[in-house]
Amino acid sequence: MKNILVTGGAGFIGSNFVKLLINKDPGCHIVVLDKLTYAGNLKNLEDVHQKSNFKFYKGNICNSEFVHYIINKEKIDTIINFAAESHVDRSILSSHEFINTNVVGTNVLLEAARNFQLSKFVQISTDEVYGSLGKEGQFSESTPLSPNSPYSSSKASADLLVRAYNHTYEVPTLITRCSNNYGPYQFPEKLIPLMIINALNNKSLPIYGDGMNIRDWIFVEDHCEAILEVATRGKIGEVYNIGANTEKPNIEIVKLILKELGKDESLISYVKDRPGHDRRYAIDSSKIEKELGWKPKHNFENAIQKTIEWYLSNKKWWEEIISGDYQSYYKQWYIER
Ligand code: NAD
Ligand code: TDX
Repeated sequence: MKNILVTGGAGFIGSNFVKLLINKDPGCHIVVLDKLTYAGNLKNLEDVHQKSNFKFYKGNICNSEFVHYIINKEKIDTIINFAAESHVDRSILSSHEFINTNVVGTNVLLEAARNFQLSKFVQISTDEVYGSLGKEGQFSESTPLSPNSPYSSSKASADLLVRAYNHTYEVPTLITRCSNNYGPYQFPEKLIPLMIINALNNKSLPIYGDGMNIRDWIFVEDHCEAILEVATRGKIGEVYNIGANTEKPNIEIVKLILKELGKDESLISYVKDRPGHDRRYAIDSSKIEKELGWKPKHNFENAIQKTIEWYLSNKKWWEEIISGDYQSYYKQWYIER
């Protein structure tokens, strides 16, 4: 792994990953390809922009000519694909871009990996491809794919394409499936940043349904370290689940955020549920722990505090976001729905 194409590197997890990689492996050459959709932000990469081993291209992973041009020019040997439409609620409003980027775009990258005989292709997937759990159990790598939202079905489709390219063309692929991330630079449409920002602005905190849906949380830096382990030492053709054994009902997280910010629980507002809302996710990450020796380093209590502090000290970053197109999305999803 020397010349690495990180697609979606201006988003939340991708930008955290680029920063980790540049610190851990200063000898590698990192090339980011990102369309800069509403979720992509060059400010997320400010710390690395001036580094000589970093290069940014604005573009679409669906554009095969451009992808081929970059691979040739930058002598790419590895693709790590973070690029995606990533928000479940937006996929419910309209699925078109989810199919384009998440399915067609992944296919374009796989074709490029095949044609250029790249040495590795890492697909960043999600635990949502497994569907929803009842009260008991956890997702393992052999849990059947059973996605429920347009978002998760587009990600599952991509995973199946990755599997097929490995099986049919022997493209050296790896897939990671991680649980819910939180941390710096997360776009404020997702639960944790949305609740922090609304609380800071004394706006109501919209909880879907009864607030008892459960997600399994991991700090983004732990996820990024796991991806690096998989990319460097994972067994080709394999899938690795990633998680930190931190199941929490949504309401508990929202109450914790209010407490940390010294705000009143009267800000909580129960709103119309997300259609098809998955009840519970929980991920078994024993395979990556046993095979690659990875373990999360952060516990939820400390890392959520670190996250809240980041949003408190980076007001300018999120104020610019929420003053733009975000307003019309917010109105469409939370007020007019
Ligand atoms: P994000 O929405 O913050 O970032 C996505 C990035 O991809 C953005 O920079 C965007 O501009 C870029 N992008 C979108 N379409 C593109 C296209 N056609 N061509 C090039 N770039 C494009 O998402 P995230 O939360 O950082 O998620 C990154 C990846 O991790 C996604 O594949 C997501 O499915 C997966 N994932 C996310 C989570 C989570 O909790 N956020 C958990 C597990 C897996
Ligand atoms: O306003 C809200 N109110 C609310 O109750 C929002 C935005 C969310 N929720 C609930 C829905 C979920 O049960 O909070 C939980 C988390 O919601 P999201 O932050 O939208 O995440 P989720 O739907 O679980 O998906 C996330 O994790 C897996 C990421 O967005 C995906 O990209 C990733 O694959």
